[in-house]
Amino acid sequence: MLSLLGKYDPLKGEMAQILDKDGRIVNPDLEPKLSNDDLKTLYRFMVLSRVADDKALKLQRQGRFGTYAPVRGQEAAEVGSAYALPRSDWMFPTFREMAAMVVKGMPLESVFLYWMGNELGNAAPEGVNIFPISIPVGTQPLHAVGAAWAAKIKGDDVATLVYFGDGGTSEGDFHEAMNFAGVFQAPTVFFCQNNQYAISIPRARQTAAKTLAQKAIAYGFAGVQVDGNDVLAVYAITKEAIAKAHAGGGPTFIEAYTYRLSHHTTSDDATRYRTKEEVAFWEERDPIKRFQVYLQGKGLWADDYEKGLLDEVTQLVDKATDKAENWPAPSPEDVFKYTYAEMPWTLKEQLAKLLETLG
Ligand SMILES: Cc1ncc(C[n+]2csc(CCOP(=O)(O)OP(=O)(O)O)c2C)c(N)n1
Repeated sequence: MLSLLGKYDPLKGEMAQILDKDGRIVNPDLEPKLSNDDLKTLYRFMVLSRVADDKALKLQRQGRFGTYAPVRGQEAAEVGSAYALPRSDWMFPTFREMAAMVVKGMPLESVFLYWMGNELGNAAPEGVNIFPISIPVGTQPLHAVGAAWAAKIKGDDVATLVYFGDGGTSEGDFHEAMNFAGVFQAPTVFFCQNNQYAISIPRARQTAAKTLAQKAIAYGFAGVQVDGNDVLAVYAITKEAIAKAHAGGGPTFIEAYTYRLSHHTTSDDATRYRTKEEVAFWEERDPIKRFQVYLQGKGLWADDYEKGLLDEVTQLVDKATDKAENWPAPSPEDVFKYTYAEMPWTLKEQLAKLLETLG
């Protein structure tokens, strides 16, 4: 087993890849054994993410979303990793994980609701094991390690997968989480989406280390770099890291080497700090195009299939928009309700005052 995790040396900048940028298989031995249905499902989730992302940007520009952090370019990293996570395991997302969350079972309307400014969008349905989106950068690895360690102590067969960006690795919390996970062999997969930027700060300003994956070495566990635009490689590596966690093998750090093709959020203008040439270089490495070519080679993709798929996911995205926009308005009491099991008297007083003021 564990062939992939030890195979690539992060200190040498080696990176796991199965599909190259043109969709050719460069590592047939590593190709995961996925059924045709699984392959098409992976593709569908990636296309759904792209369509939902485009819609979200338009909705924000029309004033129907508060803000939004686009996934564009990172679909393979998100879909491949989330697809490898068993239902009973827990996911800890940041603000950029719309695609991963949907794969895990979060309804798209909930993610949209969240970006429309309604915190109830963070409430995952029963059985969908997703923590609320973390806006503070780098805090959620601690939660993921804590949950994994708790599960281990209780003897529950549960692993956790935590997402964060290259910028997140500069936060103290990240290092504390990595250290704790190594010492206590917590069943956690650290999944870093190295999309090359933390807003306008390029990756080179986050660390002098050659790779982010090599940081795991100092904490005593495996770190591996994977081509984050290759959904098959991401899936294969994550699956192995999760299996290792379940087998008592402790944590793994995965650095998915990818690129944010869009702005950091709708409040950002990426053209101010990136060149057209750089973006064009990465457009050629688009994770969706690459996988489409692979599927076509297997006889699983054709123009009419694409058209049908686009129609289906566009309808789904439109329905999610409708549902989110017609969600019952939150009541002012909701602001007070969810921090304490028992509302303390100070909050009760404030709530009474608010209700009195609102009449
Ligand atoms: C603790 C903290 N500091 C600063 C911010 C402001 N902020 C929001 S996103 C971001 C950059 C995050 O970059 P990265 O971790 O690489 O993730 P990406 O946004 O590229 O997915 C910053 C500095 C924040 N939300 N939280």
